[in-house]
Amino acid sequence: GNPSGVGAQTEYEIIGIEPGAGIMTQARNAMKDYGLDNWQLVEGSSAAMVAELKKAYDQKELIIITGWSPHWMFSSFDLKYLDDPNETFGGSEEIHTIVRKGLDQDAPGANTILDQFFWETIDMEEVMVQIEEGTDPAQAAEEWIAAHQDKVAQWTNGAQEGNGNPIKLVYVAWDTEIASTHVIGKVLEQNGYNVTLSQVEVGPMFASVANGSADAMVAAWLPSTHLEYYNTYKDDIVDFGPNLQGTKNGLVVPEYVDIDSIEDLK
Ligand code: PBE
Repeated sequence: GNPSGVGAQTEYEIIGIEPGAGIMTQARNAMKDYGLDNWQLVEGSSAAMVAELKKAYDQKELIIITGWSPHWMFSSFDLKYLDDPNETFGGSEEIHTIVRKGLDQDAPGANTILDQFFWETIDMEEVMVQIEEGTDPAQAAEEWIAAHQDKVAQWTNGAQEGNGNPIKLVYVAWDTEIASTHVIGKVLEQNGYNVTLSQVEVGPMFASVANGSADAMVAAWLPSTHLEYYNTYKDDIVDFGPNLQGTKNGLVVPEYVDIDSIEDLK
C-alpha cells in the first residue's frame, strides 16, 4: 500500500470521464507505467467527475481525478497535479482546429475564419467561468466576443461573408470545447453563416469531419491526447494547427491530499 493510505481512503479508485477521452487512455497507460495494479479507473462523464470532486472537496475527503487545464475547477478549488516523471500524460499540448476537405471551396470565408482562430488560455477561461456561473454558453460566447472585438477582428480579417451557407461544428461536452465551439460558432454566425453545433462523442467527432458530414471541430488535443484518432483520420482531414497552446492533462488531487507524485500511489 502507499504511505499515506490514499489508496484505502479512495477505495483505490481514480475518477475518470468519458471512456473515449484521450485522458482515459493516458490514465490507463499511467496505471501500467507506474505499477498501480490494485487501482481502478472509473468511467463516467466530465460532469459526473466534477460532481464527485465537489462532494469530496466539501467533506475534505480524499479523491483522485483525471484533470486537465484549462478548466474552471482550478479557480473554484485548491487543486494540484500529481507529478508525472514518466510524462505518461504527455506534458504541455495544443488544441488544433481541424476542418473537412473541400471546405475552402464550399465556404471560403468560414475556412479563413477557422484557420485564423487563435486565442489564449485566459480568454477561454473567461468564457468557461461565465458558463460555470450559470450563463448560457451561447450568451457567454456573445459577451466574450463583444468584449474582445480586436481579437475577433484578427480571426475574421480578409474573410468573405457567408450568405447564409450552412456550417456544422462538432464538439464533445468538455468545458473547454463547450466554450471554444460556442465562441467560434457565434463568430461564424456574425459573418453570414448558418451555424449548427452538434455535441457528439470524441470518436464520431473526428470521423464526421473526416467523412465530411461535419465541417469543422476546434477540439483536437495534440500531439498526445488524441494521437490515435488523429493517426486514424489524418489523410482525410485538414489540420489548421493550434487555436490554443499550453494545455495539460494529468491526475489531479485537492491540495489537502498528502501526496505529490503518481509514484506515491503505488
Ligand atoms: N480532455 C479535455 C479531452 C480533451 C479535452 C482532456 C478531457 C480528452 O481527454 O480527450
